[in-house]
Amino acid sequence: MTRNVFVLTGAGISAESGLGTFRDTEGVWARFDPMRLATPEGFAADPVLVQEFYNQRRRDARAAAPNPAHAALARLEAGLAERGGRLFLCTQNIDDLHERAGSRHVVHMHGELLRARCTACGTEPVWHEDLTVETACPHCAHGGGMRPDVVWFGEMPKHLDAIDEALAEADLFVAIGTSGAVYPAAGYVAQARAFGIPTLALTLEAADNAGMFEATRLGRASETVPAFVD
Ligand code: BV8
Repeated sequence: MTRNVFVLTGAGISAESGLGTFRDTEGVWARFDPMRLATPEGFAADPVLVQEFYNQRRRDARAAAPNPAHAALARLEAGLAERGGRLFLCTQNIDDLHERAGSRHVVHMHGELLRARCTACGTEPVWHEDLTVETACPHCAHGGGMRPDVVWFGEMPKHLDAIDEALAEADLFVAIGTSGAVYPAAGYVAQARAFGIPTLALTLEAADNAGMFEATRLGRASETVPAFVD
């Protein structure tokens, strides 16, 4: 009986809500190279460009709506809890579509677009508006030190201890809409295999680490995730 499910989501689960994946070459990605801009060095080199990169994504995320895949995971969380089990929902995504679909416990290992972080005092307020290089911290009033509260390449992801503990306790590991290109998230399937946990990938095309999954179901998340959950 599957009681503790570990789900890792990536950009593919939000693709059908209209938010581009990192592999897309249209839209916001055509003008911005995340490998160059989603880094502390990119921010230091051109803070105006990086703030605009995230301002555009924040506006897109706020205009987007959760899709049936997000809703299905919210149902899974409630269903497992009713049976005394648990869904550990770990997302690489920085949008809030899981929360808006009703998921109550979402672990954003790469941070949240709808939070900012003060580089002076560390406070991480909810933030829905544009950020500029002059934005002052609402807590310490330091001017110009507010950045998106996201984890850039080269920065330490969040909640790693909680993630490792949840992986060790899981009965099933499911990766949804992720290319398996970014670590340490891409290594979680190998950890699950090492713990003897069954592994399943739900994705549109085979991921970079596809060979690590015992089962793969190809398709759009808004079809494959409800089919898996219901
Ligand atoms: C770190 C936030 C030190 C910002 C992001 C080994 C171990 C540890 C680190 C590394 C390592 N090797 C290399 C590294 C360094 C680096 C890394 O992984 N580099 C890569 C490029 C090789 N990692 C880091 O820097 C990380 N920090 O390492 O700290 C450390 C050391 C040891 C242990 C711990 C820590 C920090 C990485 C976080 C970077 N920030 N996001 C922002 O969003 O702007 S990463 C960002 O890119 C996303 O968050 C996401 O994680 C990644 C993109 O991946 P996906 O989500 O998978 O999206 P993608 O477009 O690639 O794929 C979409 C998938 O969906 C596809 O499979 C497609 O088929 C599918 N799909 C499309 N449409 C649909 C669909 N599926 C279903 N339905 C659809 N409709």
